[in-house]
Amino acid sequence: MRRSYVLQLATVIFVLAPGCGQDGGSATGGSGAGASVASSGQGGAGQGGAGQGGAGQGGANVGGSFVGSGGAGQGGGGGGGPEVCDGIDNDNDGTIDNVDVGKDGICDCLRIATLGLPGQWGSGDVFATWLDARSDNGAVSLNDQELTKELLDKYQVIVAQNLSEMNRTYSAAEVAALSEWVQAGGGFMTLIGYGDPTERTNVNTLLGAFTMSYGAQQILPKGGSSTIPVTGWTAHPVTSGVTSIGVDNGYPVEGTGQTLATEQGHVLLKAQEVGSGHVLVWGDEWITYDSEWTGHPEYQLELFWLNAIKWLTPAKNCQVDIPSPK
Ligand SMILES: [Ca+2]
Ligand SMILES: [Ca+2]
Ligand SMILES: [Ca+2]
Repeated sequence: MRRSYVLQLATVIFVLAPGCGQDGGSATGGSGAGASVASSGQGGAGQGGAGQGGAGQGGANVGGSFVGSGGAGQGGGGGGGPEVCDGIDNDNDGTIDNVDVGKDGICDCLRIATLGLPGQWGSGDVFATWLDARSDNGAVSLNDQELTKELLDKYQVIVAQNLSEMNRTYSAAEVAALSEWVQAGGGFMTLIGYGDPTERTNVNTLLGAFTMSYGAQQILPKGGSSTIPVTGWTAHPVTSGVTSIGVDNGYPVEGTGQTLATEQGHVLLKAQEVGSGHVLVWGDEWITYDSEWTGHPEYQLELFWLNAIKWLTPAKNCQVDIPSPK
């Protein structure tokens, strides 16, 4: 039979390959993925393993059967299994790791991190309890760690909080690493409003990579006990269903990008697509406080976060449906 001949040939090639084979080595990864699909198409064994098992062995020039059988031999092979958080599209629906068991709108596999420190003006922190309850990993606090490709590549979404407490400024190499990470598909969001205008130094250094910044004028201080509602919204995936969200003592968003929210002539939100990635700049930090979630039924704050995180998450990765507002 032709298949077994190919298998034998493959085995020979595989046996001969180690040590010399540049063919097998270089083309391996791609053929592993293809093989996984082919093998499931033939109804071959269960799930998962093909991408890993087959890929390791460099069967590029012998096509799918070698890689598929390699996977099956490990007890895996093929696709069509339930989606799990492993960087593979296990259920072959075109999206990697799209798991949301609680149907809460936050991908359970989401890899999100924060820079800087959470704000202190309100109570509670969206990146603590709320996010923790909706994803397996929660949010990782990177605070003032050096931004390198190695560090950034662990995450899909990064949100900059208060960067004014750092005892250093970001280097050109760090700005370049962030820029390249966004270009490659990362989602970067910034917040502001934690302190006096000098707090803009570090965040504006990072935003400079995208020709965006915060202006120096503090805007929209709250009059009484309530934040000022932002009511001018432009249709966009991030603003879908959002008509009002509060701010207090923010800074205007300037530079490149589509303006998505304004109030009293001030720009509060800009969005920009950069390469395969996304940048979202919000002119305040009160959206991170629980008090804004619990005390303002007129704000669509949870929906805003769900929209924002989904838009920031790379396409074809960890994209899950946002539930309808209750
Ligand atoms: Ca999938
Ligand atoms: Ca997966
Ligand atoms: Ca979830």
